[in-house]
Amino acid sequence: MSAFDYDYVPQVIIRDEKTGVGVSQSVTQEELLAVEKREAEKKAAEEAALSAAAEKAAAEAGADAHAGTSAAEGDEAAEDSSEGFWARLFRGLFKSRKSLKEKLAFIFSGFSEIDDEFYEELEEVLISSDIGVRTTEDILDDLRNMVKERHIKEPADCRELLMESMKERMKTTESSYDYVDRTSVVFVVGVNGVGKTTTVGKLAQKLRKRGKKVLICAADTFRAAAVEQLTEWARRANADLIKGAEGSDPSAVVFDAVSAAKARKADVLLIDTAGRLHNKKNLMNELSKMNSVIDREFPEAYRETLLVLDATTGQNAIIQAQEFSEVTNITGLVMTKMDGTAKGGICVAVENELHIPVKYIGVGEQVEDLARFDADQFVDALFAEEE
Ligand SMILES: Nc1nc2c(ncn2[C@@H]2O[C@H](COP(=O)(O)OP(=O)(O)O)[C@@H](O)[C@H]2O)c(=O)[nH]1
Ligand SMILES: [Mg+2]
Repeated sequence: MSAFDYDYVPQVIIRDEKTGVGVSQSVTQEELLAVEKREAEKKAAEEAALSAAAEKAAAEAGADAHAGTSAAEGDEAAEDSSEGFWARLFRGLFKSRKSLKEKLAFIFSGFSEIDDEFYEELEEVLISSDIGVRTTEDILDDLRNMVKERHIKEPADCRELLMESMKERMKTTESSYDYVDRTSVVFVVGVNGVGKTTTVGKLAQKLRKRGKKVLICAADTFRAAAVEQLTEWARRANADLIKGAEGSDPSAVVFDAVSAAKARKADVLLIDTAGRLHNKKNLMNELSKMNSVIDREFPEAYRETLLVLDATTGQNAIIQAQEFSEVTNITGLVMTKMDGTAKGGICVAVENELHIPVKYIGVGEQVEDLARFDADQFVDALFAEEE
């Protein structure tokens, strides 16, 4: 289907502050063509690089080098479990992995039996890896029970048990991504700079790839740059964008977006919000107001509220999550900037303490740098032995 079919012409609705009239304006075909050309060139270059790599690998393996046939298939599969993604996560977690691993190795080899001192050392190591005091206590309680029940005698055997306990704390349920296949409204919240707008952009493209009709709402009317940033993401995802004038009431923009989503039968409405208003109370009030608008105007929509947290802020993420939980029903967490942190343990802490599942993690600024969270892969990456 061409981008110029009615459904996919990007629309921008500009609300006139005085008259309150929303004027819809489509992005020009030239603009769209330019973006598409850029994307096509980028894709071609990536594919060429992929087939070159495949050819090289095939040649090295001594195989007949008629390569380049399978490379183009990478795109769809690349989505949630690409090797590149986990490689980047791996690199990001390298520091925490290394320090956690080294410290654990020291404990596991330094102790000949599982005694109080062993548990104390372990406690210190976990806390220093940003797993947090409370979660560390929970994990150690778990470990003590497992050691007793399974009659474990060797400290080294505790490594597997530790991993098991962490994985258990981070399981997403089967319904975690239900919003994708329903008529839904995804509200994206979080403080300034954590990666909300980027996450909305990445999600929009993921959903479009699955054939969903996406509508994006720029409810961060506080900064003009935020709308520009989102417009670029919307273009890339061929999604419509609803925005208001700078400084206008975010709830009014949400109202417009909900009307547009219903009228255009959008599958998913993604709402990007501001991370800072004049003060915190103001921000929280604004969020409640926007929530009420959606509740009232679109009660039939499936609701998802994602709180975006910057993994590099450590324990501060927990405080942010507590504050947002007080005003809105957070249904999932997005941990961003996992590529730049030595504090991978924060994912375990935040989920364990708030009982809200981590649903996505981000490892970079590109669209492919967001993936559904996988507890098994994550904990394995955290504990992985170096090759
Ligand atoms: N390295 C890295 N940078 C990210 C990630 N997610 C977002 N960013 C960057 O963080 C900065 C703030 O992101 P933005 O989406 O504008 O944050 P917002 O204020 O919450 O909307 C931008 O420079 C993004 O490119 C991530 O997963 N990894
Ligand atoms: Mg933003």
